[in-house]
Amino acid sequence: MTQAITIRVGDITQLHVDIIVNAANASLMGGGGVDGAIHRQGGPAILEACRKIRAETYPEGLPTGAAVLTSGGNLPARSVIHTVGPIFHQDPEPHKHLADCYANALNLAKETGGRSIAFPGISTGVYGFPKDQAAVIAITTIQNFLRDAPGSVSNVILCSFSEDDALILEKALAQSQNSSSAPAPSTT
Ligand code: AR6
Repeated sequence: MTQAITIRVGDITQLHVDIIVNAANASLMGGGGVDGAIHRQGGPAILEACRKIRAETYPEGLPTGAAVLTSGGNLPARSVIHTVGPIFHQDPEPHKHLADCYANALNLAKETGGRSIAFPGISTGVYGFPKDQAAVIAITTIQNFLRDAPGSVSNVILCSFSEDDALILEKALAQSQNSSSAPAPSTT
């Protein structure tokens, strides 16, 4: 199966993919940024599903790095995976927790038979994660997943809201491809 990481510029809520990922907060009750856009475009079905998840599974809120799935409501995407990124300057292990967001979302996509999944730059808005570091973590985690456990997932989109953010991702992707195709360092 051909697998690909694609970088796109635009509004993630407009993408016709199986799953879009939401950079939510622990409450799952919506907020600003991409979270607000997803709830606005997706309509009340998403909030209703989030309330149910809170009541039945996560009464204390969704832990950082965890991921849950709801319908996409009125969105073109069939489903939304909600994950909570680390707040960069408060989280004791922001790099690990950001990688957990990508890995847990991808595993959930696999479990639910998703083929195409689009991510925003989790934590790179109000949660303050440096965008260059976040790009490397996103790409490395996705590449590891596609190598080790892809299942149905064949198309992973990184959706940037701006051209500048897309350039950061493109640079990180190019560097990862260069390093993976570089000859192994000599040990002699
Ligand atoms: N499509 C694609 N990317 C977007 C969109 C969009 N429609 N809107 C924003 N972005 P943020 P966080 C980009 O702040 O840092 C919310 O209030 C944006 O440019 O949405 O994880 C939640 O409720 C940035 O690069 O998420 C939480 O409380 C990226 O999405 C908190 O913000 C993430 O920015 C989560 O903060």
